[in-house]
Amino acid sequence: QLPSSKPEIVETKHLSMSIRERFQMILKEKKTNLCLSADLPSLDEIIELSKQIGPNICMLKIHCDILNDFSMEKILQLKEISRKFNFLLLEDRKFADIGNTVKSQYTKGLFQISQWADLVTVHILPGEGIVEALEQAAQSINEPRGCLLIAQMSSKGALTDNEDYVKGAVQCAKKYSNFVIGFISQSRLTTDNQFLHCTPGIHLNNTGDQLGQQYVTPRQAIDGRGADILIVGRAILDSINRVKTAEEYQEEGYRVYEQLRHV
Ligand code: 5FU
Repeated sequence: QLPSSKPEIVETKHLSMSIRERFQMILKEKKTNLCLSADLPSLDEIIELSKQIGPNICMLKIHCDILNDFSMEKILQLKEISRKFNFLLLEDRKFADIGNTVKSQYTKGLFQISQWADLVTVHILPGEGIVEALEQAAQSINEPRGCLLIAQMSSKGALTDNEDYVKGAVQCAKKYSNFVIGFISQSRLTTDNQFLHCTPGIHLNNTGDQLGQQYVTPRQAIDGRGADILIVGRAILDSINRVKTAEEYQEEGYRVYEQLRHV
C-alpha cells in the first residue's frame, strides 16, 4: 500500500517550503519519481484522472493551450487536487521569447499560468534574460514558484544536441538556482545534485512515434541517462488501465532510482 497524502499538513507546509525542498520531500514520502504528462483535450478529464492517479505521481504536467474547456475555476480545482494528493503542477509552456514578453505570457492572458503552475518549462535559446524575467514575475505571487530549463529534447534531430547549448543551460541554472530547480534533459548534465533531471520520451513498449518522438525505457532513462524524474504520457494515457499502468511505471521507476541514487 502506498503512503496516503495528508492534505491538512501539506496545505500549510507547502507555503513555507521552496519548490526544490517540496519536490525532494514528495519523492521520498510518496516513493515516486513519476510525472504524468496529461496531454488530454479536456481539463474535466484531467481532473478526474488526477484524482485516481494522484497517489502515484510526484508531478502532473499539462499543456494548457491544448485544452478545449480551460477555465480558471477548473484549473484552480486541479491545483487543489495537487495539494490534496501532494504532487506538483507543471505547465509545459516552453517559454522561448524575450524577457518582457514572457513576463506577460506567464502572468496574463486567458491562462494566467503564474497563478496555478508550481513549475514551468523554459527554453534557454533567448539567453538568461528569459529566466530573470520569469523569476521577477514570480515574485509577485505569494507561493513558491520555479522552472525547469529545457537543455535537451527527446525528438529526433533536436538542435539542442550541442555541447555549448547544454553548457549554457547549466551555467544559467547555477546563476539562477533559486528559481531554476532542474532540467528537461536526455542525459546527466551536472554533478550538482540540487538540480533535478526530468526526462520525457519514456515508454516500455514503443521506441518512438511517427512524428519524431524517441522513447527509452524507465531503466535506460535513469541508469543510462541519469534521469531523476520520468515524464510519461501516452504509455499511460493510451493503456487499457491507466491507473494500473501508472503504478507499474511508478514501481519500476522508483526501484531503479532508489538502487542508483541510494535515496
Ligand atoms: F521537452 C520535451 C521533450 O524533449 N520531449 C517531450 O516529449 C517535452 N516533451 C513533452 O513530453 C511532450 O510535449 C509531451 O507532452 C510529453 C511526452 O509525451 P509522450 O506521450 O510520452 O510521448
